[in-house]
Amino acid sequence: MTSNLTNNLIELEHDKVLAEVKERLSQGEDPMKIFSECKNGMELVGERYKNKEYFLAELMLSGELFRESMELIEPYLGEKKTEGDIKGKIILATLQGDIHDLGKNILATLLKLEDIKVYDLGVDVSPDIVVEKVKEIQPDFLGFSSLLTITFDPMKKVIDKLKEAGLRDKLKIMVGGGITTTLVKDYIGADFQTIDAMEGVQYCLEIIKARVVIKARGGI
Ligand code: B12
Repeated sequence: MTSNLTNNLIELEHDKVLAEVKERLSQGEDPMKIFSECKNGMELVGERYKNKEYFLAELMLSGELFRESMELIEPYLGEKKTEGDIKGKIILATLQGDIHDLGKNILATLLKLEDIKVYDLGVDVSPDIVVEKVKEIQPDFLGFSSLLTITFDPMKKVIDKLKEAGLRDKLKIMVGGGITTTLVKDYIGADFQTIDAMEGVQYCLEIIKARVVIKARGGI
């Protein structure tokens, strides 16, 4: 059963979607629940596109509507922790050929709320740039957002190049985005895969916590 909000998003009912989001936020409803209903709508828009009921114009309209909804939701997601208390660093990128960025941007927001410093390289990024940035920034994590299958090989190329440079084991690599699976993770050689930004944040926090414990015991 899809919710009213999800249905209105699928039908691209711009004003109804934004009015309901505003209304439910003002009533104190969990912003992640509202977000999740919007995200379901996007998956169903994707289905309609695949079934040739929708075309590129509808994909674009849905993307814009989702972005506007996220602008309303984001201020309700939480308080940013104190500046200067950075728990870790992450590089995010959507690779070569792919310009989808809605999911990546949400992940970036949620990571920042947990005091993880985000270096967002944007979309359509070449593998060489990612490798250069890893060398320069030396992050704890690298996150790929992937919505097109054509990014699988560029992601694998980054990881292979990091291996060649002896940098692969110095960071944890995550991959996410609606079309990814654990098979994609294994193919490219990443450590973790999810289609839920919150799970990605939890993964980072668990790794950071484990490192603190190891350090306290005299390791690394
Ligand atoms: C909106 C949309 C667009 C918009 C994107 C707007 C934007 N600024 O991003 C526009 C109109 C630009 C677009 C264009 C195209 N699109 Co499009 N698009 C979609 C759609 C409907 C929704 C994607 C979305 O934003 N979902 C909402 C977000 C929040 O979900 P998400 O990205 O999965 O992110 C969540 C998690 O996955 C996670 N996450 C995301 N990244 C990461 C990374 C890490 C590290 C972690 C931990 C978590 C994480 O966090 C988010 C929150 O939980 C999907 C359908 C679908 N099922 O996904 C098709 C879809 C992705 N598009 C598709 C296609 C084919 C195209 C086009 C090629 C169409 C065309 N003929 O031109 C172009 C490609 C343009 C390009 N070169 O990139 C196909 C891809 C098929 C494939 N297997 O490769 C899909 C699947 C539709 C379909 N069913 O056919 N698209």
